[in-house]
Amino acid sequence: MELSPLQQARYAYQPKLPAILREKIDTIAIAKGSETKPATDAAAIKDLFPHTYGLPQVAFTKGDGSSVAKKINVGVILSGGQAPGGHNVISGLFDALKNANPESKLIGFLGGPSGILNDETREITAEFLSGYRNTGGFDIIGSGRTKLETEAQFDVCAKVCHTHGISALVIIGGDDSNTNAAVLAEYFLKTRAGISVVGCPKTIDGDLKNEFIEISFGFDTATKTYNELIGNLMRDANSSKKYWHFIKLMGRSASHIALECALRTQPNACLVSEEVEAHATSLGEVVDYLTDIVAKRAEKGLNYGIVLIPEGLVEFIPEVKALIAELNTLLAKEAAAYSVLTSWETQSEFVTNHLSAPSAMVFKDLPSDIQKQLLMDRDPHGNVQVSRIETEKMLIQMVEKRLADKKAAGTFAGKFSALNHFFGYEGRCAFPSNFDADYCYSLGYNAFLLLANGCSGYISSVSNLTAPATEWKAGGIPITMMMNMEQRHGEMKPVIKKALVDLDGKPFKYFSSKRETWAVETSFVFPGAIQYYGPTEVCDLTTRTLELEHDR
Ligand code: FBP
Repeated sequence: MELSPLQQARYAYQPKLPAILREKIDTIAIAKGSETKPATDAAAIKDLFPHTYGLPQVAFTKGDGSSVAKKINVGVILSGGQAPGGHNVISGLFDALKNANPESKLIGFLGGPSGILNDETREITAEFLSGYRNTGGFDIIGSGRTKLETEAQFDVCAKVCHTHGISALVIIGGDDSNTNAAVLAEYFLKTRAGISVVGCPKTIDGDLKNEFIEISFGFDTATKTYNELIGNLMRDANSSKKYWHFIKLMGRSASHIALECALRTQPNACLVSEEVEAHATSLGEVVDYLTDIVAKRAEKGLNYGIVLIPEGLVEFIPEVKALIAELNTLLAKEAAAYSVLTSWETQSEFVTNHLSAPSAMVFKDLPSDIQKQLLMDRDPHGNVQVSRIETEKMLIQMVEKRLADKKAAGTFAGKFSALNHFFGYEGRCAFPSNFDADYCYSLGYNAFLLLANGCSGYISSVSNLTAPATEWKAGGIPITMMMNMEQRHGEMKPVIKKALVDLDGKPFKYFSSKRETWAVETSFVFPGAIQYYGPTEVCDLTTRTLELEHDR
């Protein structure tokens, strides 16, 4: 395979580790804190996790770490959507494992969690890994969205691990995968399977974070990638002064990506789904808000601009949310009757006849493309695949209609020519930024130390992330401590709480204090491409979200 010059250069990049992890590996000791408990639902969680409830938070310090030298085989799984840095988690894990004992082995399960169920493996050797260090993607072993959640699956996992002599497992995934890692760890302890499980926080969406996990990996690189593209569109709009760009940004539920991009690029508008939900803003009101900004800029002769739209928006608009919930139930319950309908006319008639009157009305008012997208296949959990709903196009059409009405009424004299974009997959496999390259390598290195010290049911934690890497702190957080009970498919389940945008948090507050100015003035900022080599203040820069959260 031909290599790009950057790819070759990145193979040679040596990720930065926190100072403690740079020590000789058998001189790194584990320090245990006091017992922990979740912030809410402690009794229910204690009941469900008798072996892993109350575990201490751990940190690494200088001391005797000679026990890490034991030969072990570690398995690794990549779970869910790609996020830049996954290859570096594996690199860090591999390097720590081989530093501790060159005879230890790292075994990758292929294609995500299904790889362990189907016993599809590949040993990760130094030579094989050398083609993946500091590169984006999950292609080293592949990923998938199969869930490991039933006891029958856990028994298969144990059997497969035993076949390969694996006594420790690293699951790299988002909130759901780490929740399942905790359930698996508990099950392995209960059944004395002899396999420890540690998770690593991954997702570009940035919604696996809390007071212990500062950010999931991949968010940094993905947002920087989108920011480059948004900045380029801003320059283009500023040059030709003739287009509005409506840009949908990934983030299945949370709007962290859109908010971070807004903080770095200062667009004319950025919708935040969590705010829309909190204020019960209707679709009509969202359209009015955007129309108003377009009209105000037009009054100043500015017939161009940039609008950012979070991917999950439609599910946060109350009437659309209700419609989607009804459609999910309807399409699941009436799957057989619906599947025989072949024309769009019969399908849409069937749907409107089965919906409640208010939802039928909302459905009828939507552009037909959006109606069709709302009826597309559900994901494995029966949810709408929001990345396939063209909210950006829908909003353009609706704003266009409002402006045409205003024009007819003589209250709008400007021009509105809009282009739509969706930035999502473009950012998930980018070469990890230096931040993500360093963070992920540290997470992987740290995950090995947790496992080698007998920790199970923990998530690898590297914190103090706005300081230089050398000052980062390394340790582990018991997953049960980050859990609460939530209703899932009609049942109360223990889950890691998904972190949505906090409307009282500093990033949102800063944005809301600036957005009125950004709406009408042209305040664009052009972040440019991710820089891998050059001055530290450019290359090691982290996200504005993290800076604001850390008061920097
Ligand atoms: P994860 O939560 O698994 O990291 O994936 C997040 C995400 O990138 C979302 O932003 C997006 O909605 C979704 O994946 C798309 O999923 P798919 O890759 O299955 O199309």
